[in-house]
Amino acid sequence: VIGGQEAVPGSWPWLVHLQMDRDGEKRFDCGASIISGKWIISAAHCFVREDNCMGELCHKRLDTDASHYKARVGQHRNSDGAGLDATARDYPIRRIIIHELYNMAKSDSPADIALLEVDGLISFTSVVSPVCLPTARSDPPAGQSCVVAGWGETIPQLAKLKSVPLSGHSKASSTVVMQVGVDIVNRRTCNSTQYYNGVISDDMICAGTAGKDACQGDSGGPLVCKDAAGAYTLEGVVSWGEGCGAYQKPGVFARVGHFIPWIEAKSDINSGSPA
Ligand code: 4AZ
Repeated sequence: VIGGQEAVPGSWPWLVHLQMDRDGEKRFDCGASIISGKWIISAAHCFVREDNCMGELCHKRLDTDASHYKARVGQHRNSDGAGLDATARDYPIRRIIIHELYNMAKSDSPADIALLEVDGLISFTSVVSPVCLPTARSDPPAGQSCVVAGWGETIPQLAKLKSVPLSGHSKASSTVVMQVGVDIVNRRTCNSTQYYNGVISDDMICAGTAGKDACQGDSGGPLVCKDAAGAYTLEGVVSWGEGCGAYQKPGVFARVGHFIPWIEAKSDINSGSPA
């Protein structure tokens, strides 16, 4: 998170720290969000593994072997280094569902979204609880104030300048959960030549301004906005962006409202919204 502040511990109770076991090396590299006792939502690109690298060129593959991942809930400190918080608990993953339209060859791929089925049921506590899902196909209005939270990079210069989502390789991340208020950027503005020049598809949302953004290591984590009733709703999943906090290059998020029918079809969740 760029331009943010430390969160009050437990204030984003759906926030998950995803552990990936990469060739025996356990690392917490991505965020995710609890949407029910059984289901967690994250970014598809969090499950891309790069190996057999020759210089800059790596072989990419999706690793959806559930035994290579764990979901840590109720955690505030960065799990890498700090270990398990007293309020935290790890859950094994039973199944990973990557969206069929996700294309790992593209750093700005559509459908950068994944569902994780937890093995067992997540126990909810004062610091562990699910986030609301938006109404099917809804879009948060441009200009609405929202929040991104995560353990990602806090210094934009250290992040890759290219729009390459490199989950699994971010070394410099925050030692605690950080949060930043970001504004939703109008879709047309975000697709203008000065911004992303037409690459923002209907299943993406842009949010953030110069100096306020998600960054490497926040991937898969939540973009939440308060709905009319004052409840936080998961409107976005941290996906990609050109750099972090750069002028006219806001963060790009998978638009959760677009994926409600997919989420309902793949899980047993009924978001309660009229289909
Ligand atoms: C990444 O590398 C990444 N500024 C995530 C979010 C953003 C940029 C990069 C948004 O996963």
